[in-house]
Amino acid sequence: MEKLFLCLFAFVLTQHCFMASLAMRITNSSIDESALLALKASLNLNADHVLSINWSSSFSFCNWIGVTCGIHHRRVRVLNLSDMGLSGTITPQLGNLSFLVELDLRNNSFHGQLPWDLLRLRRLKRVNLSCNGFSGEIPNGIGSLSMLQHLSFRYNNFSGSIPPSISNLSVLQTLDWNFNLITGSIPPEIGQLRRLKILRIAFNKLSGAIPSTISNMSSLEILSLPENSLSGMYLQTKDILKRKRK
Ligand SMILES: *[C@@H]1O[C@H](CO)[C@@H](O)[C@H](O)[C@H]1NC(C)=O
Ligand SMILES: *[C@@H]1O[C@H](CO)[C@@H](O)[C@H](O)[C@H]1NC(C)=O
Ligand SMILES: *[C@@H]1O[C@H](CO)[C@@H](O)[C@H](O)[C@H]1NC(C)=O
Ligand SMILES: *[C@@H]1O[C@H](CO)[C@@H](O)[C@H](O)[C@H]1NC(C)=O
Ligand SMILES: *[C@@H]1O[C@H](CO)[C@@H](O)[C@H](O)[C@H]1NC(C)=O
Ligand SMILES: *[C@@H]1O[C@H](CO)[C@@H](O)[C@H](O)[C@H]1NC(C)=O
Ligand SMILES: *[C@@H]1O[C@H](CO)[C@@H](O)[C@H](O)[C@H]1NC(C)=O
Ligand SMILES: *[C@@H]1O[C@H](CO)[C@@H](O)[C@H](O)[C@H]1NC(C)=O
Ligand SMILES: CC(=O)N[C@H]1CO[C@H](CO)[C@@H](O)[C@@H]1O
Repeated sequence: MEKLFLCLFAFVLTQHCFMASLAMRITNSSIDESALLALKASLNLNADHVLSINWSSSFSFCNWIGVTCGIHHRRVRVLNLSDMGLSGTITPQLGNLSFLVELDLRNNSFHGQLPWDLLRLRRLKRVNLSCNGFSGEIPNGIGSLSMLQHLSFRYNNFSGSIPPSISNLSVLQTLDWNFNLITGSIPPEIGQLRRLKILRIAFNKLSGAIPSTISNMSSLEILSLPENSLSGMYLQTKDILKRKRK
């Protein structure tokens, strides 16, 4: 009798846990759906745009165009809205896509500042915002996105200086910030990016001396710095790269 009671108790408990975890999953994936719908609402979409039609609550958001969910959890893993002719701003709710690994918004007409809320996306590995009209300063908090491998935002209007916290991005391989309005000098901390292969910060408003720490970036294959007001060891840097290629 006691045994039966125990079994029953265990059964009820498991059921309870199952229901609780189910409820949690539903709650969390609805956070993702509302984040995507908030983004949709901020875009200036024509009624015949593919997103107007496809991003409909009648279907699971995991099947929406440009959205890929994880296999084991119904949370957004990839958001790829590249080449979709979108214009509008990025809504703060996007920072609620806590399982986001890849964000690709390249070649659209997004504008305005990126919300700080995006710094909550600690799983991000690949971000491409190239060819848009984004503006605003690069936040120092960027150093907290410590899983970033590729960060491209060429052809935008980002301003401010390169935050020293960039040195925290220890697995970064690509940093492509060509054609923006970035000012200040290149922080010596950049030399700590030992995995960085591509560093493009040409066509900005950088000044000061190129830090000698660049010679410590042992993985560097491409270094693009022209059209700034930099001084110093550019020729030497070229030599370093040449030596590495041999
Ligand atoms: C939305 O787009 C996806 C990907 O192209 C497609 O598989 C799906 O059928 C579309 N859904 C609707 C309702 O059009
Ligand atoms: C996004 O889609 C474009 C076009 O299909 C593709 O070239 C690009 O690699 C995709 N980006 C990511 C991060 O998968
Ligand atoms: C950019 O997106 C537009 C659609 O909005 C497309 O026609 C064009 O080919 C894209 N450009 C590139 C370089 O992919
Ligand atoms: C999503 O993010 C926004 C802004 O960061 C926040 O105000 C909101 O409470 C979050 N949660 C949900 C469920 O949308
Ligand atoms: C980001 O997008 C630009 C513009 O389409 C492209 O040239 C670049 O290779 C992309 N970067 C990465 C790391 O995918
Ligand atoms: C940057 O801003 C200038 C001046 O407002 C504008 O002419 C230019 O088109 C913008 N560039 C991008 C890539 O949005
Ligand atoms: C560096 O990354 C760690 C996590 O790896 C984080 O806790 C810390 O706040 C980051 N520091 C800066 C300056 O961003
Ligand atoms: C390169 O790194 C080594 C080891 O961390 C350090 O001792 C040296 O000062 C660095 N060189 C430059 C130019 O930063
Ligand atoms: C990762 C994540 O967002 N987890 C949340 C899922 O929802 C539950 C209940 O609302 C939260 O407690 C978790 O933090």
